[in-house]
Amino acid sequence: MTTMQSAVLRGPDPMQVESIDLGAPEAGEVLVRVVACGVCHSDLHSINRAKSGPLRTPVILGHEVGGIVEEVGPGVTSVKAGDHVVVAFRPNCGQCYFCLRGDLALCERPDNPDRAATGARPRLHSSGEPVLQGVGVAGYSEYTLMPERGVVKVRDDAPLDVVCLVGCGVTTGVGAAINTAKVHAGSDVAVIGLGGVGLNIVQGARLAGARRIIAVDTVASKGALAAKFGATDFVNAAEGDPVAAVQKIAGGYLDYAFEAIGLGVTVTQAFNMVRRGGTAVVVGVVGQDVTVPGLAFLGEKKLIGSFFGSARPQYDIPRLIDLYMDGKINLDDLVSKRRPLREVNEAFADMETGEVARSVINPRG
Ligand code: PAD
Ligand code: ZN
Repeated sequence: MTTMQSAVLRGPDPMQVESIDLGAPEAGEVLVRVVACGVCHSDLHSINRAKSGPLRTPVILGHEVGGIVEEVGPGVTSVKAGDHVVVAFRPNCGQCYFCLRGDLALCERPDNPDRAATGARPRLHSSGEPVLQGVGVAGYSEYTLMPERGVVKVRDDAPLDVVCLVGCGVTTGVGAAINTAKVHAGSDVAVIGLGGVGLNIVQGARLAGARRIIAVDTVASKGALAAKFGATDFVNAAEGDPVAAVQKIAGGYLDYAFEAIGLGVTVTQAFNMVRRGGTAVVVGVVGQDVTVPGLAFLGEKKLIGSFFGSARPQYDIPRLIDLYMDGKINLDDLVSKRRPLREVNEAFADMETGEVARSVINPRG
């Protein structure tokens, strides 16, 4: 049994740092010492769901983890104590219809360690009370316990407090452009929403050889930031209709438009930005119905979703880290702020201003 400090969400109130008990790794499990955990908007969705009621608590959020293997349970062969790892928040089973088909992000039976929710025995406790692992991870903690398929061994020379972001935002964003949409060289692209996810869609489109990459946000400072990731143009959506502004820059419609916020209205904008035969890709988590003009489907417009960048984590995560280490993708400018665990609520307040790309939490800071 390990006792660790974790930021616990218990309902509508801010998270509080508490002592949490964690069992030793069992068969197929890996105990990871968390070095750094990024702050992703999906956790803000969870916080907002806790405020309005439907989220099960107590829960420890945080799913963008870089860490070092502390101990492995019986039968674990792909990692050993001391290995550097990035957590893949949705471990795939490797056996279901979708895994066999190669669509690992769609796995029907993710071996999710959110055990109290799935009916299995919970692994984290607070004075005997079960505590959930949010999005299956619990990264705002000194340690996390993952199934083997939920950790990916990474090279030792990559800084864990940067490449932790590959655990969600980078893989989601670059993967949405390259794996899901398969952006083709020379195409014209828009990205709506320039947080940790949207900026990575921008650099994914750049890697794919897009001609124009028009970055759209309501926060003016995101224009200069997006340029560092390969955006060719910026539209401030607070200053007027972004669809008309994007079309003016592009001299017409686009081949691809990505929504990376999670709002119905911006999904509609993305759909209206693309030309006949073009593709609008929804990456944001949209908790509402979406309206698009039905006749546009006669022009063979496509409206598609993207989950975790359609990634195969064991393949994509090390490859993205190599691209970073070779200077081919930019991760350093994603880290806007570093904060200790006790400031995790302030990191979410920063996110709500739209000014930061990513904050990174150091659980021992
Ligand atoms: P973030 O909060 O860091 O960034 C959102 C950005 O959108 C900010 O820059 C805002 O200023 C901007 N914005 C807000 N409203 C508007 C608007 N009306 N028009 C233009 N820009 C606006 O979020 P993030 O990058 O961490 O996450 C973005 C979404 O992606 C969010 O819904 C998150 O839950 C989702 C996500 N999806 C997956 C997936 O697998 N599909 C994975 C990870 C995150
Ligand atoms: Zn995330």
